[in-house]
Amino acid sequence: GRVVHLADYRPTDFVLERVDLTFELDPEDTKIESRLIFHRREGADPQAPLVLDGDELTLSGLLFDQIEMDADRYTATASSLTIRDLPAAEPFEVTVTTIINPTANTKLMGLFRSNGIYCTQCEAEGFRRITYFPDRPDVLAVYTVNIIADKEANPLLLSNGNFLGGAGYGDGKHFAAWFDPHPKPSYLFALVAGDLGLVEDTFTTVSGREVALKIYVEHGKEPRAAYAMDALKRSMKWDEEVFGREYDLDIFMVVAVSDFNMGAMENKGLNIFNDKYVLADPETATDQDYAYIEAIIAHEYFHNWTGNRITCRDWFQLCLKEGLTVFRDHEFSADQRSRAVKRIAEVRHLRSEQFPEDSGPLAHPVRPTKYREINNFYTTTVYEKGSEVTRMIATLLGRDGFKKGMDLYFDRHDGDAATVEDFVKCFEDANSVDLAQFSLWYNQAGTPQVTVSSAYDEKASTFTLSLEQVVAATPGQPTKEPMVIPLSFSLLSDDGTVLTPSSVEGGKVAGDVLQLVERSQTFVFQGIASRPVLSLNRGFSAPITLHYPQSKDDLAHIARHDSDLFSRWQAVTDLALPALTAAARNAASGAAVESDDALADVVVAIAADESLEPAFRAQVLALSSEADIARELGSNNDPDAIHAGRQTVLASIAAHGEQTFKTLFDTLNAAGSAYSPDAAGAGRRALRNSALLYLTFVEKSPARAAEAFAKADNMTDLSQALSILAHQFPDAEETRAALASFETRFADNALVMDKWFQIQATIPGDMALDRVNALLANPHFKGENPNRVRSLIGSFAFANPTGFNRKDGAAYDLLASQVLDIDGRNPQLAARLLTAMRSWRLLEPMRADKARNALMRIESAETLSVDVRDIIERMLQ
Ligand code: HT7
Ligand code: ZN
Repeated sequence: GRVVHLADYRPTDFVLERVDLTFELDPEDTKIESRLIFHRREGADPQAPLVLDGDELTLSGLLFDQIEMDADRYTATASSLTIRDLPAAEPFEVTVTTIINPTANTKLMGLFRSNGIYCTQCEAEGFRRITYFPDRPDVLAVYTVNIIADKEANPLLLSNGNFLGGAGYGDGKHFAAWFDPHPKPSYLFALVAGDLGLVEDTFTTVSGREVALKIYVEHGKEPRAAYAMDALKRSMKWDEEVFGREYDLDIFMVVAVSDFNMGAMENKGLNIFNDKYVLADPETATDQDYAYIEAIIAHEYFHNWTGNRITCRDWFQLCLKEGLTVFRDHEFSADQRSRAVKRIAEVRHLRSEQFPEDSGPLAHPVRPTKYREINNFYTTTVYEKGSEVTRMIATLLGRDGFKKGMDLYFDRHDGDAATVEDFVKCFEDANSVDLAQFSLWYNQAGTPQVTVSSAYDEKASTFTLSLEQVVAATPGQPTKEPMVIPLSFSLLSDDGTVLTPSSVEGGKVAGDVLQLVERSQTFVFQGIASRPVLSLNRGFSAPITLHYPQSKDDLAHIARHDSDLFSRWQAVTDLALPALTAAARNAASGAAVESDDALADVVVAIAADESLEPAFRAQVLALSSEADIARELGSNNDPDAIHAGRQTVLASIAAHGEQTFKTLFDTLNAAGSAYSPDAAGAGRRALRNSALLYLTFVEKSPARAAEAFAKADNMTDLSQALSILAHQFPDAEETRAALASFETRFADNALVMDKWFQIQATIPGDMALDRVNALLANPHFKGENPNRVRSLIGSFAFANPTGFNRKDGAAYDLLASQVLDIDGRNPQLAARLLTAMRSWRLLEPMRADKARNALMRIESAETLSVDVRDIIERMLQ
């Protein structure tokens, strides 16, 4: 794979006017005839040939203006079709015929089969696996699609846009024609054919048009699509109300398939989903599953405007649609649920996934400038950090300023393939501001480290705040410029009221947001009558790491008084982290771990505080994860010590709050009341299950969790009880029995069996490897199903720090073998699993050495996909 550079972007020499596709579907021999009408772009080189992309294709026919093309006018390889001697100005027609084998397509890119269903995945470069085509996002065209297939096996024939008509043929075949009036890039093309069940509804848009909503799932699973349908209608309404965006076709379809490389795909009018993000009922889906379904249904729907109507000029601009659309789905979920709890979950996710990426060998800017394999850039940096950058624009410009910019963007660029510069310019023009320095957020990789010190001068009534920002070097970017960092702040008085300065010197402050724009900058707040406690980066206004040594008292004060619930959670986290890191250090050195009563007091008090929503209290009780603690400790850390230390802190909080946890567990016992997946119910279940976990630390017995498992009437409680049993009492008879009963009960439900694999893959300790090896040989394990692979191998590598980081390095070898094996059939999946080892250099030297050996074994393999080669080389650089 060659390297593609942003700086090399050029428009195409030919403009594509129309696309007419005819698919004759067959499991192994699908024939695609593609009629393309082009004309040479004005000003383009009159000699330039037309070069179409292909991937593993063979050409089986080529016509020029309906007549067979002379062999000396074209060259076809598996990866390109070059046609010469084309007209200088007049439009011409090229008809390309290819024959492909959907059944053999294990990469799940292009046209493939999942459980007997024909389906497509064309983003980013999958369309070229179907036919030779100018497969790049700045080529927009109107498509007509004809599908011909065996009628009995494929009663359903779907593609983008509106249904034109269909008919039966005498030979048992039938056909359907679809027309999508909206010009689109090839990555948004979709086709589905097969036999599926249907759930139908309608949505009336703000201007009174009725849209048919259809969700297709496997027969018998229709009742499990009800929540997705509800989420879809709420998404459509929300986008009208909040962003002023109305849907633009007469029909919107969602198809759920079981083999899918990612979560879902926003194909115009025909979204295709991993069924994990469509199917739910209380018996089989957890509260977390419901929340994901709501978020992903919304995300793909929102792409209709941010991605489809306005698409990306090239793949470097991926954050233009992904970062923005994640921001939109975050805001949607915040409006549907608890905003503060949603924000806490977002920040937890950003810190645990994006921060490590940003500080490791795979670090790249939100808008990269080069890539070898674009599939490897669907990253948490492009998605989640991209969303945070959008959020900062909203914070800097305020609600109205942000809306003005978005409205201008929709107006100015509807129908375009746009760039990040186009997007930023809309906010500049709509608000008469200069965002040049702010744009560094798109171009500079790395998480800014902001170090803060403060002083209060009682005589002068001034509060002085000194800030310094540093962005560490990242691959290809040795030095960095200072960024614009919007920091929401609050000055809290002794009694918790907010102190408002009479004036502020030293930099720009708008309302409760100050802007750090220099490398170091000092702000002086005047008219502060008493020593304030500063709450900084409230709501996580900037995606940075803050280093501000605050006293325990000050943190406890913020935890009690800040009006921003996120900041209260952050203060508790800042109180707990030193205790957790100290416990890890003590565990490593064999010293006794002292219990921190002050911390336990705060945590238990919050757990018991009925004025706070249960979901928030559960977030506080969850404490920092082992990965969070590892990050805080930096390099050279020992996962076993981190785990052991954290367990002792949990145990001491449990002992301290035993009565509180008993009360919570008993009073929140929801048995009897009907399950509802709403945020309030989910919060109560989360708090109750946290209480259950703490109680097992006190009781040191699996009995209570086993009873909870036996009595659970929904998957949230059932899977939580099973996790507690498996993770705290892996060898107990109760655990063995619960795992066996779960397996028997849900053997026929793939999505639930994924949980069974995941829970076992994340049991801490050295025995995890043997367990994972045994599970790989389990008849339920299906190596060709990405969800199953992620639930076993992905969970083990990403979410079992002690088990995966065994001292002898044997788990690294297992991952290496699995990556090599999976790479042979599904490179995208293999490359993603491999990123689990991206932070290998932070391990203590013995483990790091073993990790390097495993990685080098992958690197030296004879055949590697471009996907895996790209990741492995960057990781070892
Ligand atoms: N835009 C989509 C990203 C995507 C994808 C989805 C499924 C399989 C392969 C894929 N490659 C890229 C999903 C989204 O962000 O909405
Ligand atoms: Zn997306």
